[in-house]
Amino acid sequence: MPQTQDAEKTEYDFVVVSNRLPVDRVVGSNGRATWTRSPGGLVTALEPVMREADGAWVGWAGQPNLELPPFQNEGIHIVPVALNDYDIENFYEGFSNDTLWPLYHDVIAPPGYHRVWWESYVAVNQRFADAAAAASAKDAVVWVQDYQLQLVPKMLRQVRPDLTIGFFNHIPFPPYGIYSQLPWRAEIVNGLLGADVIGFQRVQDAANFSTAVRRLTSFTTRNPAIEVAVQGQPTRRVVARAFPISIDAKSFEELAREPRIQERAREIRAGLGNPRTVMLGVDRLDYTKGIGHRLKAFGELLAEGSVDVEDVTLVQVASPSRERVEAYMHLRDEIELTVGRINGDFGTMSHTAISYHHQGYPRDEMVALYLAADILLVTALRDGMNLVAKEYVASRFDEDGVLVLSEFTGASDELKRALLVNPHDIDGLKETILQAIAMPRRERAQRMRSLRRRVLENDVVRWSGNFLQTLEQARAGRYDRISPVTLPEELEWTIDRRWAN
Ligand code: GDG
Repeated sequence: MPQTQDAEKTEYDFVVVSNRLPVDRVVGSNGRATWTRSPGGLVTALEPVMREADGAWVGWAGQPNLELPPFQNEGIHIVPVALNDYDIENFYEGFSNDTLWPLYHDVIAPPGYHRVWWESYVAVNQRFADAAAAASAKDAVVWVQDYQLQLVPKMLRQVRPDLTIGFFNHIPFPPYGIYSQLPWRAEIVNGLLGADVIGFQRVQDAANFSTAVRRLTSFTTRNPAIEVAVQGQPTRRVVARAFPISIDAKSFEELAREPRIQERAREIRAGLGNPRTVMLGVDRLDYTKGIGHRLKAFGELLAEGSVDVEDVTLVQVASPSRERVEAYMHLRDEIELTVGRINGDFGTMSHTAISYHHQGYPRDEMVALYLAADILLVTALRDGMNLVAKEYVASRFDEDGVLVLSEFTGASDELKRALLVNPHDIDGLKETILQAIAMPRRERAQRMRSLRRRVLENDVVRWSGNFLQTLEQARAGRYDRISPVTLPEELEWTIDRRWAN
C-alpha cells in the first residue's frame, strides 16, 4: 500500500470532511501499521474529483487516541483528527448516535438529551473545523459530510469566509414537531446555515429543514434559497435542496457478471437446501431498519401455513453496529431471541427458516447473495436513502428478482416499480411477501428493467457531480441556474398547514 509522509504540501483546493476517514488502520502480526481503503460508495464517488483537484480528506481513523500526522494513501491526502475515549463516549456514541440518530429517525427509539454530550459535540466539531481550515487553500471548496458535523459549516465560515462550503446530510431531517424537541435546535440550524449549499436525501427532508429555519430564525426562505441576513454582515444566500445519493452501479453489475460470483450464488442456494424461494435482508443491526417487523411478518406466514419452511428461506445479514450503545445491545437480544424462536418452532432437520448472520462480509459475497436472492426485503421504518436496495437492483443484470421496499426509505421516491410497503402494517407486509413469491417471471423482468434504468443512470458519480456543480454555481452567484425543490402541491399544502403557526 503506497503511503508516504506528505511533508511539503499542507493546503488543498478541495477538502472533504467526514467523521470517519475512508481508510482503516490495520496492525499486522509484525506490529507494523498499514492502511487499507474502506470500500464505501462515498470514496468511489469522490475519488475522481479528489484526484483531479489534488484533494484532501479530513476525518477520524476510527480508533481512540491516535495522534497522526497527515499522510498519503493511494493518491489521497489524509488529514487525521484524533478522538480520545471521552470524545468517543460523549460526541460519538452519545450525541451523534444516541441523540441525533434516533431524533432524526422519527424518535423510533427515545433520544437522550445530555448537556455533557452536547458540550463534547461542540468541542469535537470545533476540532474538525480547525483541521479543515488548516487543510484548505485560499478560496478552496470544502464538502462536509453528515449529522456528526453539523456545526462545522458555521465554525469554518467564521474563520475562513473565503471558502465555498457544502454540507450533505446522509440521514433524514425530521419534521419540525419532532426536531423541536432538541434543546440545541437553533444552534444546529445556524451551524448548517454556515454552508453555501445544504444537501438532503429527499425533497421532504429539505422542506423540513426550511420549516425549521422559518420557525427558529428570522431568515426568509425562497425555495431553494434561504436569505441569511445578519446585522453588520452582507446578506448570504444558502441553497437547501435534495440530492438523492446513489451507488457505483457499474461496479456491482461487473462483479455480478463474473462467473465465480454466479457460481458462489448457486453454492449459497444449495447450502440452504435449494428452497424454491430465497428471501434476503441486509442491514446494519439498527432499530431503524425494521428487522423485527420483517421477522414478525415471516413468522406469521409460517405459523399460518401460507408459506412452508421447505419452500421459503429468509437469509438475514445483520452486520454488527454501535455495539457499545445500549439501545443496540437490546435490539440484538430482541432480534436474536425472535430468530431463535422462529427457527425452533418451524425448522425441520433439513431446512432452517432463517439463516441469520451477525457478521460483515466482503463485497464479493454480498453480490453473490444479491444474485442468490429471489426477493430482497427492505422494511426500514425510516432510512435516509438505503443503498442496499440500489445495490440489489444494480447486481441483477439478469433482470430477475423482486424488490420489496419500505415507503419510509429515500430510495422509494425513485424506485417506484418496487413493491412498496408500509412495514408497520404487518398484514400488508405479509400480503406483499406472498405477492413477491408468486410474481410471474414476465412481471419480475418488467419491474426490474425499469428499476435498473433508474439506478444505472443516477449513479453516485452523477450525485457528486450534481452537488459540486450546484456548489460552483452558488460560489459564482448563479442562483438562477439552480433548480428549486419541487413538492407535489398536496404535500406543500400539508406542510404549510401543519407548521403555519
Ligand atoms: C447511511 C444512511 C444512506 C452492510 N453490511 C455489509 C455491507 N454493508 C453495506 C451495504 C451498503 C451499506 O453498508 C449500508 O448502506 P445503507 O444505505 O443501506 O445504510 P446506512 O449504513 O444506515 O447508511 C442511509 C447511507 O448512509 C448513504 O447516504 O443511504 O439511509 O442511514 O453499501 O452494502 N457491506 C459489506 N459487508 C457487509 O456485511 N461489504
